Amino acid sequence: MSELIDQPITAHNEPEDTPELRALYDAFDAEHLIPLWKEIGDLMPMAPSSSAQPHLWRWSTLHPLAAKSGDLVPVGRGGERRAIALANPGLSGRPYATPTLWAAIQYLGPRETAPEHRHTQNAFRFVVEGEGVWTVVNGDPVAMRRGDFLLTPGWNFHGHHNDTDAPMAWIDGLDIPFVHYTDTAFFEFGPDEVSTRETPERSRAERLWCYPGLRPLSALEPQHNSPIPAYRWEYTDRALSEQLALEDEGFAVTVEPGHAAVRYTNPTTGADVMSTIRAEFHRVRAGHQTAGRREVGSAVFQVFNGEGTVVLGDVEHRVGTGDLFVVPSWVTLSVQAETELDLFRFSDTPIFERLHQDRVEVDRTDGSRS
Ligand code: 1HN
Repeated sequence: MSELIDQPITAHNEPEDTPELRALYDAFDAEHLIPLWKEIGDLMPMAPSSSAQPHLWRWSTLHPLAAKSGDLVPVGRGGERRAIALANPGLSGRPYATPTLWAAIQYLGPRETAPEHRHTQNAFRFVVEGEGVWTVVNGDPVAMRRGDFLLTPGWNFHGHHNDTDAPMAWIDGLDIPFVHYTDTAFFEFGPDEVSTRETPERSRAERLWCYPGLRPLSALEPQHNSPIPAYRWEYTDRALSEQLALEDEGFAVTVEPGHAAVRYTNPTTGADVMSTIRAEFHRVRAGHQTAGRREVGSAVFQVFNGEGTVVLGDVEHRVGTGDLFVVPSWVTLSVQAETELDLFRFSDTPIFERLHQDRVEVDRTDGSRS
């Protein structure tokens, strides 16, 4: 496959450079026309060649800058959130981690609140450290703690409040660039204050939905977004450690030897949590290296715990807890765990699966691809 992709395009029909031809091209320019024969290489690459770059942001850099923003920049109506976006160096200074995905570190100081609003963009939070903030989704307060994955699907009102004397930071993921390019964004302000300052252990939606394999008979219809507002670390951790324990007992339940993984899913359909965003959690045993893998669509990873090396295309990065990195479309990723390595991953794959544009290649141990 790659031999074919690497073949250069040879020009067959180069027209003769004459004054008439130049006049034709000037007329194209003047009339906002572009001939295909000058652009085809870029419009129809042999394989995806993203302008987004593989890039790494270190938590040890991000967190102090977010904390400094906490000192200097108030949070409130207008700016809406104290969120600092990862801007991919290949994406022309836009606040986009990938062509489709927004990723940011958000910071809320002691007793602060972030006002309510709603938008058509799908959003989630993932917590790598700390606790004490409740995100209020449609009036339902949802506690945020280390390792939790929290959903705010499109068009749900949401605000946040910090109920403690300590600041808290987390990451936000949204489909903002996708919604921007497709001109499908709507936004509405809600109350300037969060609608409740309650701080329950469990939200109402968790009390209704969070029992494995059990659904309320009042809600048997499929819903396109997951009704679960928080996927708690206790269960993610247990699911992964049990996969590895079962592997130790001789059962082939992992994605590859030494690599346990789960996908967060919508319990009403079994599909992804939201229509545009896939989220997964991966645990790689100490000393193991994952097979190189590339897929159509882009992904962002956050190291949740541990240390290792990620190989992104032909560049290696050492990574540790909290570090974030971007994997653009069709760039090969392999992960080498030095200690046991826990990785949170999100991607835009559901979009491309729906459109039947999805493709994956995994390196086999004999060096070939499948
Ligand atoms: C938003 O509503 C949140 O609710 C985070 O925490 C980041 C970035 C752009 C627009 C809205 C949040 C956002 C956002």
